[in-house]
Amino acid sequence: MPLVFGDKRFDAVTGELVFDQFATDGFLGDKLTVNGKIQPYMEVERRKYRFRFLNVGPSHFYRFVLRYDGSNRPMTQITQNGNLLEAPRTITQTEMWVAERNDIIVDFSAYPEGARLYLSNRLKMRSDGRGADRGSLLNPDLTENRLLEFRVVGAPVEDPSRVPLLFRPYPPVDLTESVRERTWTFTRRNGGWQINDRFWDADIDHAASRLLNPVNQVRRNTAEIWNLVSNGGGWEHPIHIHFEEGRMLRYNGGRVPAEQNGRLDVYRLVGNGRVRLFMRFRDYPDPTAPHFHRGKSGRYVMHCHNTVHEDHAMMATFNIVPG
Ligand SMILES: [Cu+2]
Repeated sequence: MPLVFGDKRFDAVTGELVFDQFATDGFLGDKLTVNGKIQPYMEVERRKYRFRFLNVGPSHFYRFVLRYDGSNRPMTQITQNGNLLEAPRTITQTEMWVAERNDIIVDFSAYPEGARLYLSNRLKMRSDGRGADRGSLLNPDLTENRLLEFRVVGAPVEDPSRVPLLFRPYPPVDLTESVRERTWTFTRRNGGWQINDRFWDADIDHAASRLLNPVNQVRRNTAEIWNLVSNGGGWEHPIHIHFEEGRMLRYNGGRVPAEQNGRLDVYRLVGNGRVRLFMRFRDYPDPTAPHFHRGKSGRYVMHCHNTVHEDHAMMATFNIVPG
């Protein structure tokens, strides 16, 4: 069951969706929706369900908890950013930034008929759009913080599904494969957003003529260390790198938190934060292959997935070229 989380704002008079083109910091809704409905409910049988959570933003992050009878209840996380974990993780909360995807299994067989559980949000967002307010947590039992209500119906049902104890281990990271270290800095300038001191320009940065642009060129079948660096201001950026997934080596100079240890394509960058990644570039549409348009081959983007930051130019193109 896909669960798509997005916050919306409606015009009080017309009831139409509202968006502020001139708010470059971020856009927060005053209504929380799941699969396009404001705080809906779902009837569930007394068995396991596999939910695929997706946070579509545009700027809102969440810390989800499953509430029943005044306490957090266990959930089983099996994927992060769409990739299976090495082993299922029993969790009582999970934070998700924009564009993150987690598969979460909830076993409703433990609850009686008529039970009502709530998927609630505990993460408070700063009203200025910079990111989350890390100083306090929301009360998950207030109606305003309940995103989705589960209504348990019926007698127990047969559920032959099993959660495996293990999935596949990740390939080991071999740092000697790295041929280059590269740093991407994420900054704010004149109300817009830059990567490495540049606003993205599709006509320049993504032009076919830039395919061999040596600035952001990576070689196929090599690995690199990428540092994503934020220069502060309290801004939080979910950085999404297209095409290849990476492994996080360090998070803000320290160990990678368990919650972010996985095969990732969204990396959480907090104010003054930095993440260090191991990236491998194994493939790309071959420019010599006849079934691809040569001029469009090998160009990929990375961008902030606070979609408002992205739309105000926090994006960069990198080109994968033959090794
Ligand atoms: Cu951002």
